[in-house]
Amino acid sequence: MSQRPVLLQALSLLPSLEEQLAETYTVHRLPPAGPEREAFLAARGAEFEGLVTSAAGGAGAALINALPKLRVISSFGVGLDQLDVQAAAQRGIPVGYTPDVLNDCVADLAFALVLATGRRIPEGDRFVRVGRWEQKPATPFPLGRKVSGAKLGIVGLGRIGRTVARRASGFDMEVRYHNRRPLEDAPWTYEPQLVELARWADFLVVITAGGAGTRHLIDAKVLDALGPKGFLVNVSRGTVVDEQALVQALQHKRIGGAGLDVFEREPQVPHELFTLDNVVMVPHIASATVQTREAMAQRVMDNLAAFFAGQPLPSAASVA
Ligand code: NAP
Ligand code: 8YV
Repeated sequence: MSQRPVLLQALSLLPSLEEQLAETYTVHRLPPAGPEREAFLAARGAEFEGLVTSAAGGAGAALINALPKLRVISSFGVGLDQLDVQAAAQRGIPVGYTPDVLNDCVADLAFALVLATGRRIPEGDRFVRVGRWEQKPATPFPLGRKVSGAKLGIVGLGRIGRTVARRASGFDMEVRYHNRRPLEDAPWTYEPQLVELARWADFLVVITAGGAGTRHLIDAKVLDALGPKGFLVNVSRGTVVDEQALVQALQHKRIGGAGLDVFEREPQVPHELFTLDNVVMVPHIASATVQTREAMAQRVMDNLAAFFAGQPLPSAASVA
């Protein structure tokens, strides 16, 4: 009987994925960062042919290079900002990831945040729960911003961005987008200047890649261009938005509101946001449905299975 490939699992994963991995491979868990991990890697790093990680956990060059027999990496998630694809490529190690299967859920959550901020849904829920409505207050619940027919700016018209744009047609929204370069096959108007897209938009949805290339793309200038009637939705990475500039813009009502799935230092969130009614926050849940997480898990397994069968990975990341 041939030996089962030996994998290193970098962090906790979906329980059903951990079960599937254990059925097919010999899996060891990487100890948490610190002296125990260093000792483990020094003693056993040469045992592993495969590394399983996630978009959040990633894998830096130090970890990749502490695994001299590593032949494949399979990541749960599409973001590559925490994964050193270049370091892997230098050693000829393919990196599997999970694009496309999460487009729907991330786009759905972007729209949920558009509606939640524009129509003040969590604020309205609080108003009812604490009994304010029953008290018949002199000042009625404030009016929201109409979403149907509004102008939607998309920053990052990639796989998920296009899915967001398609959702917008159901709301009769006009869509424009900003990427580093225009797309030939996209029916939506390209805006080369991000600030101009923000000035034009009623809702600005951010769904670029993360990493150094997009750090603080959304800065005070972009927020001021969006203005007191504009809403920011970020489902990309917290690093894409200058969080301190956003806090100030929300505190001083220099933008209409924000819907945030991601933050610069997750799970830490600036506490100044907790008391503001013009922000809606969720804990990085854009892909977090049973159906999508199972599809992502399946892609993690498919990438590994293809590699160990000598086939190309169904979803292999390329160096940016
Ligand atoms: P994708 O297809 O690679 O799209 C990324 C888009 O970002 C491309 O259109 C790219 O266009 C644009 N972009 C990159 N750098 C840019 C820059 N400096 N300025 C403007 N646009 C830039 O990726 P995807 O599958 O749609 O995923 C996008 C990101 O969403 C992921 O990388 C991940 O970080 C995030 N995500 C978050 C969640 C969540 O749970 N919140 C879930 C899944 C994904 P150009 O190359 O033409 O500039
Ligand atoms: C992941 C994500 O669920 O795919 C990504 O890039 O951000 C989410 O879908 C999350 O990061 C788990 O690692």
